[in-house]
Amino acid sequence: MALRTPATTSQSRWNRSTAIAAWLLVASVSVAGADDEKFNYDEARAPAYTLPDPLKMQDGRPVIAAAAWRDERRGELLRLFETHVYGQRPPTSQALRAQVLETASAVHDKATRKRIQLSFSDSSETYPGFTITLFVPRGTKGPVPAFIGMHLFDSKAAEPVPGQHLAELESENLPGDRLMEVILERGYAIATLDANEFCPDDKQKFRDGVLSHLYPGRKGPPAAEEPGAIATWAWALSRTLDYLSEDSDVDARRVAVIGHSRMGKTALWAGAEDPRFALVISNNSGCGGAALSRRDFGETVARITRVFPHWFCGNFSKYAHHEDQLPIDQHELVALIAPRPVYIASAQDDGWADPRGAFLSALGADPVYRLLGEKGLQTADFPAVGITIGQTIGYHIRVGKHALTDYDWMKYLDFADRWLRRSDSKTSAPGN
Ligand code: GTR
Repeated sequence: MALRTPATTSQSRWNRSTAIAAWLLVASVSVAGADDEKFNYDEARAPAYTLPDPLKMQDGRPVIAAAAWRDERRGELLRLFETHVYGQRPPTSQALRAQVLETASAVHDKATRKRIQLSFSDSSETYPGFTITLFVPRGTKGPVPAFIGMHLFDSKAAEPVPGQHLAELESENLPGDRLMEVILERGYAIATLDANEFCPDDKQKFRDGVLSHLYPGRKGPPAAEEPGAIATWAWALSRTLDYLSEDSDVDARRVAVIGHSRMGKTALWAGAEDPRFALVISNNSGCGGAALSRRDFGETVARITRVFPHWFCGNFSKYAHHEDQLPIDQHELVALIAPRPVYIASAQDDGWADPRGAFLSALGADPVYRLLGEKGLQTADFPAVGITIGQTIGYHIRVGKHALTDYDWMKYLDFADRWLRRSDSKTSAPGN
């Protein structure tokens, strides 16, 4: 399924409700899919499983000191995720050129909107990358913290409307420009990108953008360890951070990467790979995101790799129906973000994304946070709907459906206030 461009909010809403209706038909009961897959929504039928221990090296050695995590285990886990789930990080050796295409007043004069074109050069060619749309709150002194993500708001509109995934907002939510105002009033800049501009969300066309320059001549779905779309989108988020490091309006040490659904998977992988992201937010990211692969509830590795073969590296599909053979599970993706703050959120009617599986992932990462001296999740109990838990690992499950709502945003703003208002950010240079 390709990402739709956010033509108008009402159009997107219509598309969304049609999609929800179709999805509910398929997903509300345990039914046979196209290739006889069955999806489980019954907690009592989710079989037992054993998670790999994030604090045990592949060779069996226990990780008992923070230094061993930093120096050995973190790198080992990153390589395992590259090899088995997302693919290797695309090269970062290109020279990056940023050209400010436009600077304008926007969002009822609450923001300065900049459109920045990034292009890349390597030894043989120069090629276009993508456009960043950056909204900076007006009247603030000095560089501000920022949220960056894919399709957060319509990157082309003067008065921004929610993008692809935010178009799923319920009627009680604010219109996009009002939500944007609230975020700006709280002192945050927002940078948003359009994934389709550089790596189309389409299994036939995903190579048409930057990948045709990064891996010239390659065809077909991603090879065994080759990056898929999620790794490419995450790479672009890191390149955006490269740009923000040079933009004096933004404090690049206080940048949160945020995403919903497939872009929530992307935000987690971007945050895991790039330790410069000071905070990571995963909204309803589901299978291949925060939800545990071994837990049989909602979407499965078999289904996601069949329908979206371009998202992951080729190896991931080998674990369809054999999730127990994965050398890692998604709690270790969350652990890769430690000791930096991470917030994971679910929605009650979003069984497809397995809310409890996302919570258990946060819980599974907790020992790593505690080893690194952080308070982590602070409980082992799945919270009631509408309750926010955690200190360095935040989690909530709210009422309602699969969407990034105002409710979610208000929780994220509070969490960001807790962590990004401080001067002692936990970020570090890439490679650490
Ligand atoms: C669904 C997919 C999910 C989620 C979602 C989205 O079709 O099965 O994993 O990523 O799309 O991104 O909207």
